[in-house]
Amino acid sequence: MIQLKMTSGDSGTETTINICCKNICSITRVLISKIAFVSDRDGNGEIYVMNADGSNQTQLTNTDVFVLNNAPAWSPDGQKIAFASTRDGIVNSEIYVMNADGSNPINLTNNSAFDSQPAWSPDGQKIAFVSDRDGVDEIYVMNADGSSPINLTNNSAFDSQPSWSPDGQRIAFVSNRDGIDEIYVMNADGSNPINLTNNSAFDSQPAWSPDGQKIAFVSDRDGIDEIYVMNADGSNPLRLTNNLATDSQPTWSPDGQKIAFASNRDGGLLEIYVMNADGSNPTQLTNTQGLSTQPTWSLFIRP
Ligand SMILES: [Ca+2]
Ligand SMILES: [Ca+2]
Ligand SMILES: [Ca+2]
Ligand SMILES: [Ca+2]
Repeated sequence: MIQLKMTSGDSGTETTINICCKNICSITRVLISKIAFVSDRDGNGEIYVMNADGSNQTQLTNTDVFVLNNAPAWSPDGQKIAFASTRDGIVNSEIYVMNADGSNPINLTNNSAFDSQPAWSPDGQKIAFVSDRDGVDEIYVMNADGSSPINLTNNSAFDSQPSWSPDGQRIAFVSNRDGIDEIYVMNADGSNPINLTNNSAFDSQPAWSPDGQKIAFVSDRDGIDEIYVMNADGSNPLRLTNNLATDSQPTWSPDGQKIAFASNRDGGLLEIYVMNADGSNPTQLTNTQGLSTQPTWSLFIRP
């Protein structure tokens, strides 16, 4: 049998063609993606990466014990990871970009304000983030090299947790402008914000599905934090988790079939789980000393 492996840097797929007796007997195509996350298993919050089945957990940042590295965000091509770090001062979080193997971290924000929660635009050109540089948490967008930051949510409310739509036209986010945390969607230039979760519960942590049709989020509307999914216009919210533990921080697999999340359902600290996108078959991926949190699924990794 002759085995041909073909990799595509543009699609992030690896195709294996098995040829026996001049006939192709099988073709398998694998989308290569990974999950970045945060763990304090070595004493402080560091960025890690693992395969989507939980294997090969690898530490990418390694800073002093008082430093918090968090909020990993993949570039769309899987080559880089943006993240927030307090390595330049405990009350001065900055946004950094490093290569996906942890090398060459570069400070993109470089100011005395608290800069956090980076989110890469689907075309890779921009990074949305949160900063209090103008007095209160606002969502900004800057070029991916850190230049030209623009305030998209210029009002007295707290605005945070940006999540791009896959077409790059809109940004879902969280704001307390109507009294408590709700999920909004605005155009990518900050115009036309719409409240999608207009009820008395706290709704947060929006994550846009890869096909653009749905938004996963967290709500306490049934008494405790659970993961829900709704249509991107806010209609038809469905609960995916249902237990007395905290379930939070949903992130979609690149094919939209699965959702990774953080939960303390095993009775300890937060660990990372994955479930089918309908909530079935939750499976634990991390189980170490300390907590593991903020899972972020890459769109793909270039083979
Ligand atoms: Ca800063
Ligand atoms: Ca605001
Ligand atoms: Ca609400
Ligand atoms: Ca729960």
